[in-house]
Amino acid sequence: MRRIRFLSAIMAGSLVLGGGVAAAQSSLPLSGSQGGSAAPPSYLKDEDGRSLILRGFNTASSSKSAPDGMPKFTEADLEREYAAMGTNFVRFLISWRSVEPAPGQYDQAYLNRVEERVGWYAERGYKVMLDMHQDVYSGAAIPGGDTGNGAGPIGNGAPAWATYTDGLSVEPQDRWELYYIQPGVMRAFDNFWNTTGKHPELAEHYANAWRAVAERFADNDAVVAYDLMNEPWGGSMIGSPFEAGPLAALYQRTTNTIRQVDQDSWVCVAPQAIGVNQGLPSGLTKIDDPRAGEQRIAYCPHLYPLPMDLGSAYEGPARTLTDVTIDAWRADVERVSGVLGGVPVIIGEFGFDTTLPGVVDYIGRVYDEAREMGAGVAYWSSDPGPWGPYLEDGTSTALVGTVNKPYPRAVAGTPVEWSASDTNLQLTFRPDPAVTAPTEIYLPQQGFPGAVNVEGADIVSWDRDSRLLTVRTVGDAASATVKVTPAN
Ligand code: IDC
Repeated sequence: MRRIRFLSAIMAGSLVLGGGVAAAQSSLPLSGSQGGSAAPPSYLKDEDGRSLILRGFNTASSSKSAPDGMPKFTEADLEREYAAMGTNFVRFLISWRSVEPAPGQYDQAYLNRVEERVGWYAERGYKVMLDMHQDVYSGAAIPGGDTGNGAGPIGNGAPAWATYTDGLSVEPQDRWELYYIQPGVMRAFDNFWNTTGKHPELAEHYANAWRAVAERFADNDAVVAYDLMNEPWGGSMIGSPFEAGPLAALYQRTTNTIRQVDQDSWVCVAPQAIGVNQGLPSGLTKIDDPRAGEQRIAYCPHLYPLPMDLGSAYEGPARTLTDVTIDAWRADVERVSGVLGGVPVIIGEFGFDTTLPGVVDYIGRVYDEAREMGAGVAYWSSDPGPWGPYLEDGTSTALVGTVNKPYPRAVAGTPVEWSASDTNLQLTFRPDPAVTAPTEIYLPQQGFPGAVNVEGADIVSWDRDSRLLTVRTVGDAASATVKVTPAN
């Protein structure tokens, strides 16, 4: 029953979008590995000009409804995460309700708390993407939403003062996603997008709330990206008309507003979530970045193949359907990255129940796709539980070993390709003569317990505590290949 209802919600999306995964595969220009015509991936850069390969978590769902807006995630939790997996990235959840609790008033104490946590990450060399999170618009759209109905908090994001359901109903649902098609929630979105014509002020508030955030973090080197809106939903406007219309308009306005105070952070845009997360094509159109110099827009889609989202194991027919979905999803992500101007890609969310069969294969496959695509990854999520790296009692799940693999974190040039196993890393890149900082590579303890062998570059440093190797290529070759193996 549950599944059928959720499927019909998805199918409603796919009908409007024009026929689903099969249509996506047959009608779109293929790119990347399949078509061979796509431009090589581009990357976010750090303050030294190095290309960033970002690997980390969403932190955390627990912040969504917390009164202070903070995740249940301590500095010690971050220590544990780094020691166990060597991550360098976080998609850190923030919310409009916390930034702008009353119209035009920005809560600097809240931003202090965010900044404190950003500091924990900065001290450990992480990069941060701030994610203005929402699920089903707002806790205020759902009766009892902030406390939930026993299934955890439902609804988060917009402040109560920006939530106009116009008295339409919101009935209790078995799955949180189903609230998206409740009349009151649909109307709250319609009012936000001003397709009702009644609330032109809300988009302006949203853009200005982002400016308040960007003002705070503009000079913070750890904060590299702003994910403008988690999982956009157009209410009664679905698919391309929404994505090319009110969604692109909000992204453009918010980008322009952020650029009043911050020239350098990447602005990340995402497609309509429902349907596109499951492999359907997106109709998102180009956003112009008003900053001087190269554009700093990134594309941050999510990946939730339907069988995985509904709790299937990665085996049998569900695995086949998931594989087909990932192929279609990747082709479309690469296409949209091109539409946006050849922008970097960050997988803002993907996740899986780590207790199900096939988990290691599924997660491994997604990281492989990300590697080939040059995409960053933020796994959903670091919250304790079967989807996360740790259960409530602190026991590690299968995720820890799957994530803890060698990877180049920051490359002094443009990566062309790289691959890694437990005891080997190989990276080919085009060195950028303007970059003086070395290339930085993470090597887990298990495969690299002692000295390392490096071919194709000189070792600058090898710190066995932080597990970070830095290397510098010699000469001025257009292309360099670095190979790293354990020395013993
Ligand atoms: C989920 C949380 C769950 C919570 C729900 C609603 O895991 O505890 O009840 O949100 O707030 C997304 C969303 C992300 C979801 C996640 C997993 O962006 O907020 O978290 N997911 O369901 N999109 C697809 C999956």
